[in-house]
Amino acid sequence: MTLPLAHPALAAADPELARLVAAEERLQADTLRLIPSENYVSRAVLEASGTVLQNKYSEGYPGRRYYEGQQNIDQVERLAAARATALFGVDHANVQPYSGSPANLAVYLAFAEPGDTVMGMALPMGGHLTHGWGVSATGTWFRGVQYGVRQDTGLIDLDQVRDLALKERPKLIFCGGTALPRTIDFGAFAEIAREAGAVLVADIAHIAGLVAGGAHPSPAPHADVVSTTTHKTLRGPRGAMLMCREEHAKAVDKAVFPGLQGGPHNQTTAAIAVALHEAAQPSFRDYAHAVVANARALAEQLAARGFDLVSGGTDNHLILIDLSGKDVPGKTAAKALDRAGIVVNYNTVPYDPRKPFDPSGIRIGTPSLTSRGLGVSHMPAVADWIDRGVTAARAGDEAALTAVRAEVAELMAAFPAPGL
Ligand code: DSN
Repeated sequence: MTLPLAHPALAAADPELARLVAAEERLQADTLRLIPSENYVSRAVLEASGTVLQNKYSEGYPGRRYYEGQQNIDQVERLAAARATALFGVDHANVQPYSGSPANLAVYLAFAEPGDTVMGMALPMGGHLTHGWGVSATGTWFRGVQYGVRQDTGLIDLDQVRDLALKERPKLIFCGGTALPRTIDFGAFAEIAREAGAVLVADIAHIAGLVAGGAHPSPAPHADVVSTTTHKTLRGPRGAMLMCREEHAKAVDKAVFPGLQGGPHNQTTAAIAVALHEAAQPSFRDYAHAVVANARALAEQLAARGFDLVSGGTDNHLILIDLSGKDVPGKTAAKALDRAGIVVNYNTVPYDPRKPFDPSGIRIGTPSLTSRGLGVSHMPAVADWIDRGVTAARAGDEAALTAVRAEVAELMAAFPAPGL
């Protein structure tokens, strides 16, 4: 394989590793990437995350560091934080969390004591590990109580959330998750948190780009703390942010550093700043709305082909498909689709009778394909490929998967991937 000119020093110093990077670039270019938490960052974000900012230690915060030589780093971090507060309409932003899980752990550190009760959505219902689920530190160091969705509608039952919150009186209530295809009613959650005397944490990791682009309501007026990763719909580097009202700023900052982390990853902070700048442009609003339009169109096309969609469809970037009726386990389907050049992840569906490592569903989303420029008119083809892939998975028809792979690669070649 020809080594990419983009990484000449890497190719010279470590050809083995360079080959792997080149292969990954090829894979990301040729395939239809439907994992809803993934995206393509711009070349500018990619460049910012590979700079000499990597070489600097900066424990502390701008103007209050434990290391000298922060003339530029302080400005980088201030810029990123200012862009975050402006974009999301919040008082304060901490841009240092290494990723979403440490960001959420910092929230526990700021507002709860080990053993306290915390509340979040159950992982198999679409929540996140760090919302108090048992196998996570957040569910073993804290007493996690969990809400879910209704079996008949696939929607969050806010009456159940309220009853549980008033009964259990948690210190923290998390809303948001990883497999929620519907709009989150932040106002309703805030009312419940107020009644229960809890701190409301809106985890918008999945939908941050939609919020920034005005394609999903903002949690800013409602939540005490907003937690987000920066690499999903927001289209930034792998990192995270905690945003909050001024009254919580000190507690949040103290929890991130020195509570939980050491030196921030300055190259990531810089790339977050770039991504936030990009997300503040009018074209990003178009992107966010296009992500949702594509997801809705794809959901309609899949439903028309007999796919069972959790909650009946989607309001955002994500579609959760229950394959029980198609007689194919989620993992079998996901692996077959991967061989067909369509990258998804297998996922539990609410009330799944199967185990998490071999569940009934697959989870798909439109952030990446929208970044490549695919639009609503392409969604019938995408739905067809998924349909053919799932049918081939059931039949064990490798030739059909190979045929889909060729068609996928042909279309993707016409839509160059940003950043590659
Ligand atoms: N792993 C992320 C996702 O795929 O949704 C959540 O942390």
